[in-house]
Parts: sequence; C-alpha cells; structure tokens
Amino acid sequence: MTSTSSTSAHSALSSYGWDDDWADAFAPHAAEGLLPGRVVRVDRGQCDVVTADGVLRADTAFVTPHDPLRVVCTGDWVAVEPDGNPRYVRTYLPRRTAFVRSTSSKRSEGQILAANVDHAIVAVSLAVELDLARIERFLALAWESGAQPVVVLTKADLVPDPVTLAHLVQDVETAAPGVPVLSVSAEQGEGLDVLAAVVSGGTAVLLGQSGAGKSTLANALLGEDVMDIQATRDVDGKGRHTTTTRNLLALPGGGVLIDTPGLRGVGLWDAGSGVDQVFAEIAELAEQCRFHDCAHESEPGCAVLAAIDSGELPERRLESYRKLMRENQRIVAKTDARVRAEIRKEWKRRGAIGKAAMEAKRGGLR
Ligand SMILES: Nc1nc2c(ncn2[C@@H]2O[C@H](COP(=O)(O)OP(=O)(O)OP(=O)(O)O)[C@@H](O)[C@H]2O)c(=O)[nH]1
Ligand SMILES: [Mg+2]
Ligand SMILES: [Zn+2]
Repeated sequence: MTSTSSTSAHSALSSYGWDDDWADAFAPHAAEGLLPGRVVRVDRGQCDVVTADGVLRADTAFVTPHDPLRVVCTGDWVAVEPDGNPRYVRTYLPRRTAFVRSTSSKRSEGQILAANVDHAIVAVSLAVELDLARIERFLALAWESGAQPVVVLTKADLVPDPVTLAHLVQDVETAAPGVPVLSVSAEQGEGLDVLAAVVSGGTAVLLGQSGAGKSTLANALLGEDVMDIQATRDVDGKGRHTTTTRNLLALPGGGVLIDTPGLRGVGLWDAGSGVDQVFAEIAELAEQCRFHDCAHESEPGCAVLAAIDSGELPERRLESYRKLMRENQRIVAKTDARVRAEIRKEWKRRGAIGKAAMEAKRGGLR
C-alpha cells in the first residue's frame, strides 16, 4: 500500500510521529500527488506544516468548515498541495484523539486544542494553592480526548519540605485515579527524567493555567530555550499569557510535545465518559448501591454515602462529581445533538483502528 513518496516521507517525518498507519491512511492522497505533513502551528487561516522537505506555510481555506471541530489544528496530519501560491491544505487525516473544550459556558461551541495526542499533561503549579476541582475538570477533558492523562506538579522547589510535597502529591492522586502524578522542578532539574520518559512515547500536549510553567518544561525537555518564558505576574491567572499559539515541537530524546497558551478555564464539551473516568472509584462504589438508579442522596443501602461516612471517599469528590456531571448535561442539552452524534460517530469509526494500534504501543503507563 505504501507508495515510494510516503516511504521517503517516513524517515523524515518519523520524528514527528509518522508511522505505518498514518502512511496507510495517507496512501490515497499520496496517489494524488499531495504531500504529507504535520501541523506545527495554526495562525488565522494559515498553518505551518512540517513536511519531509522542511516547514512550509499553507492556507487552510479549503478545509475550513462552519464546524469549529473540523478546522485544522496543531497536531493534525494534513495533505498539502505540492506547489501553488498559496499552497492549500486539502484535507487532514482522521484524528486518533482530540482534546476539545467548550469555548464558553453560554454558547456550547467546541474548540479543538490539539489532535493526535497520546499523553495529555496537565501542568499544575505548586507555587499556588492546589485546586483539585480544576484538576478534575482538566482530567475529564483529557480522558475524553482519548489520550492518557498525566498530572505534572511544577515548581516543586518552592515547596518547603519533602513531607509537604509528598502530601500534595497524595492529595492530587486521590483526585486522579488511574493517572500518574509526577512532581518536577525545572529550576533544579528534578523529576525531568521521568517526564522525558513519558513524553518520549508519542505526542504529548502540555495543558494548564498561564504561569504553570509549561513552556519552562518544554524548554527543559528540548534542552534549549525555544519557547518564551515570563515571570508569572498575577497569581489568579488573569495576567498576561506568555505563550499565544499552540506549538508542536520534536524532542531530541524522542517524542513530540505541543506547548499551549495557558487556559483560564476549560469548559466541558460532551465529556460524560471522561467525567466518569475521573471519578472511577465513585462509579465502582455505585455498583454496590442497593438500587440501580441510586442518586446517592439519601437512599438506603447507598454504598457511596457509606464510603463518605467511613471516610473512605472524601465528600468533596462526590460534590465535584455532581457539579461536573450537571455542567456536562447542560452543555450536551444545548449542543445540536445531531451534529454531535455525527462527529462522534466519525471519530469513533475512523479513530478505532488508530487508537487500537496506539494502545498496543503505549504500554508502560497504563
Ligand atoms: N521556582 C520555579 N519557577 C519556575 C519553575 N518552572 C517555571 N517557573 C517560573 O514560572 C514562570 C512562568 O513560567 P512559563 O513557563 O512561562 O509558564 P507557562 O505555563 O508557559 O505560561 P503561559 O505561556 O502564559 O501559559 C516563569 O517565571 C518561570 O521561570 C520551577 O521549576 N521553579
Ligand atoms: Mg508558555
Ligand atoms: Zn448510592
């Protein structure tokens, strides 16, 4: 199936994540003479695409639909015209995963932040008080994307002692079942080797609030100062954002990293199964409730309430779960059900093969 042109692209693009499955998916486009490439940045109708011949700028007008979930985004594999001025991106390959948030709580419009990501790294600063509910919200979107979430607690050097640090890590772990929680200090170079190992296996996206230290981590992993970094001016996250575009970077130790601008908040977007995964232990307890449709309010024989009484389940977790579930239901109710179903179906159908392959390769962190 693989044509000569995609074979030569293979070696040049493999450091950007190109593999046999992408080559197979690209084969019909190769037959048309189109070039494969990965989007490293998107900027008002234009994008930078890394191809076997280097980075080129291409126009996305051809694939810009009215549906914001189908616009080209950082991490996409695209088919670019071999020449022309401007050159056009003709299409993008079906996404294996996609990180989507809703752009505002009033309008239920989804926005894709990154595509074809294996690890969604939620960067959380230890310089400010932990907000577990915010971490849970990020994790719901991360699980929903199809990527494996990882929490990275940054600026560990600012935590006064190792015992406090261990407690902070534990607190986050209780809010993140099934999610590795790392603590790092870019300042002191601590924990970076573990993070480097995680990101070396595929594509990772760095997500989190402005000032969390995402670009500092990107530079540390790159071994050079590629991304701009600025002192956090405003601890409430309303300060200036240093990084303004989503940038895809190939790492020297293997793997691909997408650095993103800080997010003040992330709204859920049809993330019901993601929410369930974040609160996996509650779903597990709920199976032991006497009633199948137990709302864990005041029902007799409720295993969830019993776990709260015994101290096994923090009450905060149940409240947070309820809040995110309600929010998600509101968003789902507002979104055009037909459009949503259509998009999901497309992702599932086209993504199933890729995802299975990816999961087989992933290992380690599962
Ligand atoms: N003490 C300490 N400071 C750090 C560490 N990592 C990052 N910082 C500081 O945190 C501030 C913000 O870092 P950035 O990397 O620009 O943060 P960002 O998440 O990329 O921010 P946006 O691009 O706005 O989203 C800078 O002043 C960094 O020097 C660390 O490990 N220890
Ligand atoms: Mg940044
Ligand atoms: Zn119950």
